[in-house]
Amino acid sequence: MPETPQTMGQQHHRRSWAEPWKIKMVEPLEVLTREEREQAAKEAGYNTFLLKSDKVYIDLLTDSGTSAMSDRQWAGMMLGDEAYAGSRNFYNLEAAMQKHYGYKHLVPTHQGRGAEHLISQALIKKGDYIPGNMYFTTTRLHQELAGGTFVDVIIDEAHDPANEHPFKGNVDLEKMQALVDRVGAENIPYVSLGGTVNMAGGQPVSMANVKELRAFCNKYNIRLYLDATRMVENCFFIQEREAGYAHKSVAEILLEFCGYTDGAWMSSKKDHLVNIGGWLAVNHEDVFEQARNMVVIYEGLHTYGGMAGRDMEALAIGIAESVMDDHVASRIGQVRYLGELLSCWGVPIVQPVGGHAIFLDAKKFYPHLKQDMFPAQTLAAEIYLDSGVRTMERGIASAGRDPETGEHRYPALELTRVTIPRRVYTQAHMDVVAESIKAVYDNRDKAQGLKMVYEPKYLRFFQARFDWL
Ligand code: PM9
Repeated sequence: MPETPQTMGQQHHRRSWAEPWKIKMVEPLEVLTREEREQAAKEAGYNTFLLKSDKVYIDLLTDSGTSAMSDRQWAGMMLGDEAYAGSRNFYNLEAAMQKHYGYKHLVPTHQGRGAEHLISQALIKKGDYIPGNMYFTTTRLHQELAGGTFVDVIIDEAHDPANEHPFKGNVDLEKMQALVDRVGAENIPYVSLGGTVNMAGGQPVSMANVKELRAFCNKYNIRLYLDATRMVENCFFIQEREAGYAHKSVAEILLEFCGYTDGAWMSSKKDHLVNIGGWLAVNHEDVFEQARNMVVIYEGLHTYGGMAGRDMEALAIGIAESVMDDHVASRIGQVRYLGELLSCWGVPIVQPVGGHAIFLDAKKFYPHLKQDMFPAQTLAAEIYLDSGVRTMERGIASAGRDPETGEHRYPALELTRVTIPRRVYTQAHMDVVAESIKAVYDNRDKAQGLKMVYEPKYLRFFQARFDWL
C-alpha cells in the first residue's frame, strides 16, 4: 500500500493532512490601512459585493469561480478548439460528465444560473410547486420567474445552527407527503434537491435520504433533479459518515447518488475548479429536447453554451480532478481547520462544519441587533473593516422579499459566510482570518447595525447599499 501523509511514520503521535499539490505561481496580496478600508467600505455601501477586489486582502466572498486551476487545466486551455460548432472540447466535457455523473445528455451553459433558467422554463408551468431542501437565491428566483412557488422541505434540524445532525441537508419525507396532499402531485413537476446545501451551512444529504426520496417520487410520478454544484463535497461526507461507504471512493459515491436522480444542473465554478462554466445534464429525452432548443436562444450553440472551447477543456479536466479523494479531503480539511479554530475560541458558527465555508451565526454574534438591522451584513462589514477579509451575508438580505406580500422574508438562519476558494489560500491565511473574526467577536457589543438605503428588485443582496444606523 503506498504511503500517504496519514500513514507515513505512524509511530509518531501526530501526522497532519496536507494539500496534494504544491504552488507554482503566486499573486501578490496587499493590505490597506484601516482608514483606506473605511473609505472603501463606505463607497461600497457596506456591501461586500460592491467592494473593488483591489481593496480586499483575503477574499472569502465565495468559492465560485475563485479556485486555482492546475497545470493540467492550464495546459488544457491551450487545446481549445474554438470552432463555433462541434468543438472537440465539448465532446471531452460530455464524456467527463457521463463518466463521473452518469447522465445521458449534456447541455452546456455559461454558469449555474444559465442551467437553472433552462430547467425551470422547461419543466415549470404557472401555479406549480417546487419542493426543495432549502432555497438557494438564484435557483428559487428562476423557479418563481417560471411561474412556480418554492416550498422548503428540508428537515427542521437544518434551520438550527447548533444542531449536530450529520445530514442536515436531508429532505423531510413527511413534508413532501404533506405538500403532495395539499397541492396534488400533478402540480409538482420535480423536486429540487441540492447537495451540500449552501444556505444551510454546506450541509450534506445522505444516500439513504436520496434513495427514499427516489421511491417517493416514483410513487407519485414526480421527477427528481439535483443541484450538483457541490455534490463532490457531499459525497465526501457520505464516505465519512454513512455506514457502508467508508471504503468507496468519492467518485463511486457520486455516480451512485446521481443514479437516483433524473438529471442535474451544475455551477462548475465550484466543485469543478474552473473560473467559469456550468451545465445541465438530463436523462429524459423530452427535457433534453427542450433544453437543447432553448440553449441556443439564451446561452449559445448546444456545443458551447456560452463557454469558449478552452473553458470546456479546463472544465473536463477539472471534473476528473474534483473527484480525487485526496483533493476533496484536503479541501474540506482546510475548511474544518478554520472552523475548529473559531469553535475553540467560542465564536458561534453553524455546526457541524460544512463543505465549502464557515458560517458565522450572526444572531448569536449580535443578539442586540434585530434581524431587520441586518446582523449578518453588519458582521461582514465589520470583518472587512478589521482586516480586509471579505465575506458574504447569508441572512435577511439574501432571503429577499415575499413576492406575494412584498414583506422581508425572515429566515431562521442569519449567517455570514466565510467561504474558502479551492487550492488558493494557505493554513497561515486561515489563521489570520480566524484572528480577525475573533477580534470582531471581542468587540461585538459595539456593533450598531445597518439600514438598507438602496434595494434592487431581484437578488437584492448583490447590489443593495447600506448605511450605519
Ligand atoms: N453560488 C455562491 O457564492 C455564487 C454567487 S451567490 C448567488 O455560493 C448553488 C447551490 C449555488 C450557486 C451559486 C448556483 C448558481 C446554483 N446553486 O453562480 O450561476 O451555490 O454559477 O450558480 C454562489 P452560478
